[in-house]
Amino acid sequence: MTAQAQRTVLTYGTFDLFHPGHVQLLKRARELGTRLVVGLSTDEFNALKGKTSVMNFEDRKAVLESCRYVDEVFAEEDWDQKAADAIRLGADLFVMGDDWAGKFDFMAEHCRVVYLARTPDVSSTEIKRRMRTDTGAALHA
Ligand code: C2G
Repeated sequence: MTAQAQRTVLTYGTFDLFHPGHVQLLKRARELGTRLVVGLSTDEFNALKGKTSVMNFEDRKAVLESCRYVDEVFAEEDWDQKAADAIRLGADLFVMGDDWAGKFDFMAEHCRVVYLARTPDVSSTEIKRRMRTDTGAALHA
C-alpha cells in the first residue's frame, strides 16, 4: 500500500477482561482508517489511573494482538506520551470512547480527534461485579 493511502488510527486503554464494548470500539476505530495502533496501559500505569486489572499487561496484550481489528500494540506508561506517540506513528486519527469526550482535545494539534459512543451495559467493572455476586445472568440481561 503506498504511504499516502495509509490512514493510521491511534487509541489507548486497559482492555481488561476483553468484552464486546472493547470489540465495538476497536472495530469502529479500525473502520476509520487502514491501520489501528493501540497504546495498552501497563499494570503500573493502571495503578496511576486508579485501576486494577484482573489480567496483567502481557495477557491483555496477547488478547489485543489476537483481535482482527488491531494491527499493533505498544505500552502506555503515562498520561503524557500521546502527542509523541501520534508523531512517532504518523497518526491521522486519535479515537476514544466518549466517556473521554473533551479530555484529549489537545491531540487535535497532531491529528483528527474522534470520540465514539460507548457500548452500553458492558464494562470490565460490571463483569467483575457479576462474578462476585455469581448472578449467572447473561451480561446484557
Ligand atoms: N469502551 C467502550 N464501551 C464500553 C467500555 C469501554 O466504548 N462499554 C471504550 C472506552 O471508552 C475506551 C476503550 O473502550 O475508549 C478502552 O476502555 P478501558 O479499557 O476502560 O480504557 P480506559 O481505562 O478508559 O483507558 O489514556 C487513556 C486511557 O488509557 C483509557
